Amino acid sequence: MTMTKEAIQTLSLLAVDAVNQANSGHPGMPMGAAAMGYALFADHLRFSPSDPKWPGRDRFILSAGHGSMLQYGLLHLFGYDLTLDDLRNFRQLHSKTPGHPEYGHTDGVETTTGPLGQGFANSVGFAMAQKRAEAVAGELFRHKTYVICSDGDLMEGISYEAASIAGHLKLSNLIVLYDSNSITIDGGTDLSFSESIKERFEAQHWRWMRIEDGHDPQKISEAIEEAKSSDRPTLIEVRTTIGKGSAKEGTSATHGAPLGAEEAQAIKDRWELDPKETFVVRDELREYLQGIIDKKEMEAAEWKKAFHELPNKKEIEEFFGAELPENILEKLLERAGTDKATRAHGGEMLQGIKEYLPNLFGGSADLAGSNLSTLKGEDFFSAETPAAPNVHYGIREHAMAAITNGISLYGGFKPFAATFLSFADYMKPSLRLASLMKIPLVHIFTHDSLGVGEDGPTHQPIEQLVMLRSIPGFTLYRPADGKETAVAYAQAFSGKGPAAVVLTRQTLPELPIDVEKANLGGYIVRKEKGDQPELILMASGSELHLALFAAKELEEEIDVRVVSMLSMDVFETQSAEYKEEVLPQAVRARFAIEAASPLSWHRYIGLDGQCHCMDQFGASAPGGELFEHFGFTTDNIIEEIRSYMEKK
Ligand SMILES: Cc1ncc(C[n+]2csc(CCOP(=O)(O)OP(=O)(O)O)c2C)c(N)n1
Ligand SMILES: [Mg+2]
Repeated sequence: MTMTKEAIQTLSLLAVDAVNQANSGHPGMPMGAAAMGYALFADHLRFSPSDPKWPGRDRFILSAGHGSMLQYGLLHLFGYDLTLDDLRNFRQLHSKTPGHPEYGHTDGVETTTGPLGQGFANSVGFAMAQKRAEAVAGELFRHKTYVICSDGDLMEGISYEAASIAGHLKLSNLIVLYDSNSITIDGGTDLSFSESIKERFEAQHWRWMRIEDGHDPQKISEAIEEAKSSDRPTLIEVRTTIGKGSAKEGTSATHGAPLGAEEAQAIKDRWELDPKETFVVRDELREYLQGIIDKKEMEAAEWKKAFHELPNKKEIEEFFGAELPENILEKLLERAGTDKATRAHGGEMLQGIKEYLPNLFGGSADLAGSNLSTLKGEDFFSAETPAAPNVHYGIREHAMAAITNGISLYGGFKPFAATFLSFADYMKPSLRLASLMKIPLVHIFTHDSLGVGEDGPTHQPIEQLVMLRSIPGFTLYRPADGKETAVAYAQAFSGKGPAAVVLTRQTLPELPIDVEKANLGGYIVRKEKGDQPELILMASGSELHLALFAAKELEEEIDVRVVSMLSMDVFETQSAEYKEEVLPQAVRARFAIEAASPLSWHRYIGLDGQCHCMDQFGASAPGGELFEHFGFTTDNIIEEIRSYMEKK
């Protein structure tokens, strides 16, 4: 038996054994795709197991994340820090081998996958980042992004969006191996998936290739070689049999359940393998693979030497390592201006950020003029202008969010994306993954409330703030004026995780903001006169001025403290003492104003508090009229506060 064949069988059996051991997992995909995984890793993928983050590496994304044991098997065989014991611990608490590949848990895992379609779309971000890196830093950064995806990945809508922009941008460095096995969980793809993949991808300006025997590593390797010199992204449809080698091969029964010890043994018998233990990697195979690994390590070492000798090495490192300076807030405040829409302040802040971050990379989903998210004086990223930082994402919010994740994961860039807040719903799965991965990126969501006006309730966000605030690790800012917008941008673009800045369409007045306090997320904007307030009035963004006006008018009747919640997420990270200082437990009279769902506020107003929020959809009318109609006026707020205080 050849070493190649042995390696492929070993990969298959490691998956069978690990899934049996865990009594949970997906053996079918790794068995069917073992040959393509091996051909890719052995013959093409450039990587350095001793330095998994080597910047010159090719990126590999297993979009069909349920086939995680294929990736773990490959990483183990190819010398990454992943032992046989790690494989034995598949799917166990704190193991390096979680159920689906998780970024940050396992060396060599470039992105978290599992929700189908996401990895495929991330890969477009990786490929865009590579193209720009090469344009900026030269041919040492000419590398590839490889993907293995499944039927499910290509059924998901996000793959249409992502493939469409990848083809448009001529991302020739993107090579996708499609594990085409005509099987999903519920049965054959004839149940629900019958379009021509060839015609679909060709129509999206991809190159399409097909391999009839997807278990022939030689054929796969040749196709990959050919794809490398394509002038477009390439999809190689690799026809495979799910669960290849099992008695149940070719059926969905192999997709997501252990095959069992008996069947594992039967496979080994069929393949005439000896010994008959589990988790076997023969020494001869290890030695053979070590030869391949050594060559890869040598290539990486040569790359590093060449990089070290580059005359512009320092500039390249500065470009990719650019961070905001300590005094960024001071700098941004110079741009804070007076009465403007916060989206206009945001546009200004972005230009201010750009002065320090040449590695910004982002754009809008066809709303650049409304989001004010274009980096002025800069070009738009395209096949002809690959060094440019602005991106025209087209109307593809979901792919935009997943691509933004990919750009962040590639490293060295500061990605951002922009659209209307109501369309954040289209992006949720990718926002959630960004948070799970704890990757830095910024979303700019404008048109954040009823203030949208005439476009009506479809475009007026209600529940989106709650949704974004509920994602663990995601930081949301809703600034009330220019100064708060400066704070939000300074923090969001220097943050270590994903953040969003939510901005108004409509003009807001300048407020008496103390930026030092605003940095704490939630803070006292207007202090009571006495030792203790009679009422705490809370608001964020466009409702903060209402709170301040109301407090002023009520001055003689009620001693009011006004608290701004620029960011509940940032406020929550403050000490218990500070939180008590801002929201003393003894003060139970609390009132919150926000032109959005009240759900976010209950933890702050408590059982005795009251909100003036939106627990219904808006309507189509001029924004100012809507604020009046839905009671977001100083007069109405004062009335409600009076009756609230009387009832208490
Ligand atoms: C967004 C999303 N929906 C549903 C699932 C659950 N799921 C996991 S694999 C799969 C489909 C399996 O078919 P395919 O993608 O062809 O993989 P194969 O069985 O061929 O390995 C589904 C529905 C998921 N992981 N992600
Ligand atoms: Mg399938």
